[in-house]
Amino acid sequence: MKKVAFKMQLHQGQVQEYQKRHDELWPELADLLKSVGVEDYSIFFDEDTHALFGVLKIENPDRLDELPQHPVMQKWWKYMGDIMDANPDNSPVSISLKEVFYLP
Ligand code: RM4
Repeated sequence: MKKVAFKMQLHQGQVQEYQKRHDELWPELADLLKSVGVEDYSIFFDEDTHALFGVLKIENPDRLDELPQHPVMQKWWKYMGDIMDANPDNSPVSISLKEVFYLP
């Protein structure tokens, strides 16, 4: 099992809306994420910088490459694109983070 970590950027004043949308996460999106093997997925929020820090576990991280083409993922990213930094295709601007410490 691999651990994948990344950061995204929330717009100012949007944490309540971001939380609400994720509290109401579409079941079809949860199913999609699980179908490629995503497990134990958390997103943390940094109040100082409005950075979002995502961390998830997955057996084969290459399977994350299946997500951008999927209509449910595209619809979600379009929905989220008004409150976070997004690319022209609506996917979130996502910066991979390097693991520098691990305690099993
Ligand atoms: C985030 C972002 C990520 C997605 C999660 C569920 O706001 O859109 O790409 O994996 O939601």
